[in-house]
Parts: sequence; C-alpha cells; structure tokens
Amino acid sequence: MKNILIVGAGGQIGSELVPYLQNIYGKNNVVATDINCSACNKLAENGPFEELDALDANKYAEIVKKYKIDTIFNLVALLSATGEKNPQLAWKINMGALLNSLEIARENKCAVFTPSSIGAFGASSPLDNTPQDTVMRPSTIYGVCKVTGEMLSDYYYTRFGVDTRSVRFPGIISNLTLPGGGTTDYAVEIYYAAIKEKKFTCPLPAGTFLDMMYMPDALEACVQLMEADPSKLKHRNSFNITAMSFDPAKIYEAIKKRIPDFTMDYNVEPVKKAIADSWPNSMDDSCARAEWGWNPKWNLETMTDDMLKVVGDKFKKGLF
Ligand code: AKB
Repeated sequence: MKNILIVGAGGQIGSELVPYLQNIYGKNNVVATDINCSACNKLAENGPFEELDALDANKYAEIVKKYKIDTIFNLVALLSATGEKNPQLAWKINMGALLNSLEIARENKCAVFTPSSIGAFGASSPLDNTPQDTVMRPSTIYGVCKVTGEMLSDYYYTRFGVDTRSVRFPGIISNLTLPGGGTTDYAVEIYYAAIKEKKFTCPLPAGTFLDMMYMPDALEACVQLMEADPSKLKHRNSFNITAMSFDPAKIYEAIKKRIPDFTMDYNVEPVKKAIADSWPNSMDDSCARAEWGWNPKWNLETMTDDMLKVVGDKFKKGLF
C-alpha cells in the first residue's frame, strides 16, 4: 500500500483507521473522504480530505485518479439495526458503495478492503465455533448485503484480478467515535454509561453471547491482511476474526469489578435481540490465523481497563 483512500472515513472504524495508516504510510499518503459528516473538519485538519458521496461514481473515480490511489478501504455501510428501519436504503448505500469501489478499483488497478461482519451469518449457521466456510443465510438486510458483498468481491478477484480482501468483523469496541445503528453498540455504550451515570439499561438479554474486538486489534487486522503475501491466502472475502466472546452479564461483571457501585438492568429491544440471536456466539478464526497471522492482543479484562481509563479521561475533560 502506498497511496490509500478511505471512503466513509468519519465513522467508528474510519476515524481511527485514518490516523493509524497515516502513522505507518505517511500523512499525505492517506486520503480521507466522507459525505458531510461531523468528523469531516477534524479529518480535513490532519491530512488530505475530500468530501465524497460514495454513490457518486464520477467524483469517486476523479479522486482515485487525482491522488494516484492504489488501495481503497470502503467503509461505507448502514449497520444492522438501522438497516432494518429502511432496508431499501441500506441495500442502495451498502451495495452501491461497494459496486462503485470494485468498478473503480478494476479500472484503476487498486486493491480493495471492505469489511464484512458476523452479521453475514444467520440462524441456520452453526452458532458455536462458527466455521470459516459454512451455511450463510442471514435474516437482516445488513447480512444480505454482507454475503452478497463477499461474493461480489470474490467475483471481482477471480473474474477481473482485482485484489479484494476482507474480514468478518465482530462488534468493535472503541473510545474515539461512537458506533451508530449496530446490534453490538451496547458493548461501547455500557462504558460511557458506567463512567457518566454508573448505571446502564441493556437492550440485549443476559445469555446473548457475541464475538467482540477492541479497536487496536481491528486496525492491526486491516493492515496485516492487506500486507499479507497473496500466495498464502486461500480465502479472500471474507475471513472470520474474533478476539473475545461475551454476553451482557460478563461485560457488566468486568466493569463492576472496577466500579463497584455500577448497576445494570435490562430493557430488551426485540429487533436487536432477534438479530443477535441469529448471529454466532463465537467464530472459529483459525483460517485467518493460519493464512495471514491473525493474533489479537486484547481480551475483556485488558480492554475494560483501557476503556475505563480513556473514557474516564474524556469525561473529566467534559467531552461527553
Ligand atoms: C452491527 O452490530 O451491526 C455491527 C456488526 C457486528 O457488523 N457492529
């Protein structure tokens, strides 16, 4: 990777991936783009930035040419819970951004990273130790887009030789930009609530296990996979990766150990519960480990120490 474009840079992953890549590849070699987002000003202060609606193929192609881009990170997506509120829009945005990314990559000989998700699986997949290659019949529009996206990306690789690569991200926990509209968002919100109010109302019931990952591991995965020796990759779109699996009761316990007066109750949101019930409890990520050295460093305990410290400092500074 030399000249990198991040599309959808203002979101939860992009806002941290941009500075992470700038540190490795140089500030001027990472171009951030987003559509009119609250994070745009900050992104524009720190390096090249272009306002871009990923559905505008002409402007997208112009930016790729202008900066001689060789690698695209396509991070544009409506997440699972938001997608269910407007499935037609979710399809239009998620698939439109992907198709433009793939076509522009084909024309300009770029590599493409597009995250897939645990949401690509469905209730008929084996939900414990979910294999890399198995039945994938998701019940959400988000999952339908992810499975279609994985297949389309593999098609662009085999049919046109576009260097497409992807991981199936679990819920990502981070402390810079809040996620929005996901089923796993509670695992971020709980830390903010623990610091600010010392109480949290959980939208998923106890016993709902889901794969999760701390942002530093997610960022490392993006670079490791995109820099991996292509001759070692038996899979491309997309690799199971996970760092931990917990349910609301376990993350609550981890926080309560550190904040003894923290309390949690439940107000289960049926749409989120149905989505979470159809997703893996824990995935088998042995193919990622074998093919490109995936090896996460953070677990629930170390992540909780770090989240409470960073979110606590933000609170003291009056940032939320
Ligand atoms: C969501 O909950 O929709 C996302 C995901 C797991 O892909 N965080």
